[in-house]
Amino acid sequence: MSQAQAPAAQATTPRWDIFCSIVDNFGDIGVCWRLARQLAHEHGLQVRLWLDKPEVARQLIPSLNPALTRQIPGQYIAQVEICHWQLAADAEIADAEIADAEVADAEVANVVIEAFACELPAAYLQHMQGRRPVWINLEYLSAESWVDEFHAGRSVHPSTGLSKHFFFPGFSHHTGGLLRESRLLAERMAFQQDAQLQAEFWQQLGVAPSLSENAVKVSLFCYPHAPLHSILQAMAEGEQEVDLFIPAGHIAEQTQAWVAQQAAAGFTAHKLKTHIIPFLSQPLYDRLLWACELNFVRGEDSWIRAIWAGRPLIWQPYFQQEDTHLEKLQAFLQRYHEKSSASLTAEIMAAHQAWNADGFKLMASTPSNGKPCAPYCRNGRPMRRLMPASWPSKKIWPLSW
Ligand code: TRH
Repeated sequence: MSQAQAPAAQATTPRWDIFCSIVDNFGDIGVCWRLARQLAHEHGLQVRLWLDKPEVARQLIPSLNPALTRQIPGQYIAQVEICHWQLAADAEIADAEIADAEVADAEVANVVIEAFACELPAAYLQHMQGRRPVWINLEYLSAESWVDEFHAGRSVHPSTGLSKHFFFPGFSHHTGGLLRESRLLAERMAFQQDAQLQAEFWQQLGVAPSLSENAVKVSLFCYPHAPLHSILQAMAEGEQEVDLFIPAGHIAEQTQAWVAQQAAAGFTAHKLKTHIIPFLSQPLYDRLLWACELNFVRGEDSWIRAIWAGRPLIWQPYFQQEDTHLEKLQAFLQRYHEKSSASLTAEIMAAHQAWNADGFKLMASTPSNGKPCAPYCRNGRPMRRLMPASWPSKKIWPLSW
C-alpha cells in the first residue's frame, strides 16, 4: 500500500480523531503520533491525527508533507490520516475562522481525543453536538498520587452540554497507565541480546569505527538550561571512558562549541568522546536508548521510552512554574525506587538533583528587558502550558469551565 493511500476500512470500523497542538518541543506530537499509530495498528481503528505545525511534526514524521493543506482527506502515513488544523485561540493566525470551517467539513469521529487541553476547533465542537462522540482530554503524565483521584473524571461543557472525560496516564492501577507497543519489550530484549544487531545500529548511525570497547555508552537529550558544561567536564575528567551520543539540535551545538573550546585550550586527552548524531526517528531513538548504558532524557515521551529501555536513566522534567516539576521529579523517583536500597535511592536522587538544580536557578532569572526567558514564553506572553487559564494549580480540578 502506498503511503498516500487510505487503508481499507470497514464502514463499521470506529473512527478516532486526535487533535494535537504543537506548543513547543516534540512531546505533544511525539505522544500523539505514537498513540495514533498504536490505535491504528494494534486496535484496527480508523485514526485521523489533526496537527497544527507540519514543519515541526516532520522531525518525527519525516515523510510528512510540510505543505500539508487543510484538506480532507489528509496524508496517509503508517495507516494514520494526518490533517492540518490551526488553533483558533492563537492570535497570530488571522484565518483561524477559515481553518475552523474546513475542519467542520469532516465527519465527526466516534471518539475525539483533545490532546493536552488544546481546545477543539469551535466548528468541530458544534458538529459534535449532533453526533455526541466520546470526548477525551488526554492529560500530561505525572507520578504524583493526586492523579489517581482525577483520572476518568468528567466535566460538562457549558454551551454544548457534552461531557469531556479526563484521561491521566500514570504509574498506578488507578490511572490510565503508559503507552507501550505490544511487541516493544520482546523487540528490545532481542536487540539487547544480539551484538550483531547493535553493531549494525552503530554502523547505521555512522559512528561504529570510532567506538571504544571499554567505553560506557551514554545518550543525552535535555533542555538548554541543563548544566551541560558540568556534565561534559565531569565525564572528560573521570576515569571511565565515555562515548556520548547527542542527537542534532541545540544541545549538540553547545557540545560542539565546548569541544572546540577544549581543543583550543589544548585539553584533548580526556576520557570523553562526543558523537553528534542525526535527530532520529522514534523507532531508531528507541534503539539508541536500548543500546546505551545510561540515558539522559527529558519531558514526557523520551522519559517513558527510557524506562522501557530497561537501562539507568537521568530525567529532566519540563520546567513548570512554582517548582511543580520538582514535585513531579520527587514523586517519580520515590515510585521508581520503591524497591531499591536506601543508598542506591540516595545516590540516584542526588544525581537528579544535581542535573536539575542549575537549570532551576537559571530559569528563575529574568533578562534585563523584564520579559520571561525564552523558550517558556511566546509573543511576550507566558505560554498556556505553564499557566493554563482553567487550571491555576495542579490541585484545582477543572470541573467547571
Ligand atoms: O520535546 P520534549 O521536551 O517535549 C515536552 C514534554 O512532552 C513536555 O511534557 C511538554 O509539556 C512539552 O514538550 C511541550 O520531550 P519529550 O516528551 O521527550 O518528546 C521528545 C520526542 O522526540 C519523543 O517522542 C522522542 C522523540 N525523539 C526522537 O524521535 N528522536 C530523537 O533523536 C530524539 C532526541 C527524540
